[in-house]
Amino acid sequence: YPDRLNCATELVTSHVTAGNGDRPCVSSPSGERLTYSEADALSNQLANLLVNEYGVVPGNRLLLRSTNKPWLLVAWLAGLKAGAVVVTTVPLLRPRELDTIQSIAAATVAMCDSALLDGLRESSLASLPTLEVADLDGLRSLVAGQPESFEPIETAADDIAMLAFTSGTTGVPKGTLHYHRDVLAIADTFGKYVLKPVADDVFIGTPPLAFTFGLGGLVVFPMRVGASTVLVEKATPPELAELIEQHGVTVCFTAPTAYRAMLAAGLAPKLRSLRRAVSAGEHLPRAVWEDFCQQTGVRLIDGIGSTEMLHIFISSADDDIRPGSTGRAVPGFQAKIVDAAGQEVPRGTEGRLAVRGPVGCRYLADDRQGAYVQDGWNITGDTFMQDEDGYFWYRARSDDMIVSSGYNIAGPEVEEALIAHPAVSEIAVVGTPDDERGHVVHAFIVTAPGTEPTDELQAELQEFAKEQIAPYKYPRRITFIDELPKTNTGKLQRSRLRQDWEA
Ligand code: 3SK
Repeated sequence: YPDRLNCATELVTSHVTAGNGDRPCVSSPSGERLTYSEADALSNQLANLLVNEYGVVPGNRLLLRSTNKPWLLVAWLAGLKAGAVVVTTVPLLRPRELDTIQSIAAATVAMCDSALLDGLRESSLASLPTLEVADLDGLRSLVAGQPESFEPIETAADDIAMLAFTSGTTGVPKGTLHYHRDVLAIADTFGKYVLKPVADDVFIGTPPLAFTFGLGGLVVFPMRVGASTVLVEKATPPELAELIEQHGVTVCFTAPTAYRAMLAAGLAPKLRSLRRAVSAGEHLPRAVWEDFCQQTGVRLIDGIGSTEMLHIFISSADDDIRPGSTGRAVPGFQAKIVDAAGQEVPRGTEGRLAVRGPVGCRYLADDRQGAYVQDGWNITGDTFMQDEDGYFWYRARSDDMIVSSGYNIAGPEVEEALIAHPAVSEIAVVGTPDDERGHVVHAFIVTAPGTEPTDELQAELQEFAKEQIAPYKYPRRITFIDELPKTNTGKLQRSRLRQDWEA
């Protein structure tokens, strides 16, 4: 990339300059829509407002707070054009969590959706100058009279563009810094070599833009190629399937549970327009991959990424997919499996995943940097095995490995076996303490609608597990629960199940 680079200019203005300004850029189910020219002009007006009326200067942090809506996308572009560091927050955050974020982010200006304003006012963000916006019309009124042209700040390629927060699955938030060039690098690696979108594609998905999985999948990848994106505030799996049909969506980004739920509800016929479907954020069970392929003809693209690495670094598409494997290192990245001392282990051996590439972890003022980046390699906290052909096979988050009577058991492998049982709607498997075995394999199960959680069902599930996987891995304990604990980006919080059980 050139030394001077503004990722927002590359994502929106470049298409206008290339004569494609009339092409659709973003829309919403409520009928809002913007072309690339309109998104460019509106973000210019907002950048002018932020600079001229709110005194935003390069490096200031602009905090954004909204569900996925077109105005949020425009605000994200405007902040970047103005040279601000954009901090997009997950809508579900409570005031106390916003306090923690603000103690790290030190935002100087906020933009907040009207529906989320009360929560913001109960947090330490209350003292910030805040622009309240409900929709595109509201944004247009705010910027009325501002010029439609704006000379973007000449940011350097490695100026900080965004601060993304991860609470991981353990709940202590960390702010990760990403440069302007990083934003383009995810599109020029996973986007270009695995996803391969085209300008006629229509994207949709469920992750919030505050989760970098959503930002990449619903903003950066479509806009890098001049495609369009449908931003949806919240969609249950049946609503998502309906929207895919209505909008002729060709590319979908969501979690494995949503793909599974759409199939279980018999909604595959509504997915006919799909050309690509990306699954990440959680391990994709092989049974779901096969079912999806059989019912829709689409080969799901599995991937693993992290907020620290901004997006996906291991994945495969099309004929390169080995069902059940996460895929190979995305072109531009290197990945290997290491032992606890950081030494590479032979192929076929389980160990910690280490990865490096054009993006990498930069925590803002956090001691955990030294644990994540070792010798220039990012240690992601996942246990994988790499086979002779270079494919990576997921085992577990490193802290989700269960050691029971001396056996190493990967919780997700047990989950994968049991999810194939029709009585299981959702499942999380962890190790809980046991006097005899140290830990035992413990499955927390949400049963399928209409299924009674009985002792007989428990015994049936244990037998079922023994038929699918080595019997020493079967769940000796099963607890039926109403709901699994999840982070506000939808990831399972296995650590909370362990803590609650031990408490
Ligand atoms: O795999 C994930 O959880 C992830 C996190 C951030 C960005 C992208 C992805 C896929």
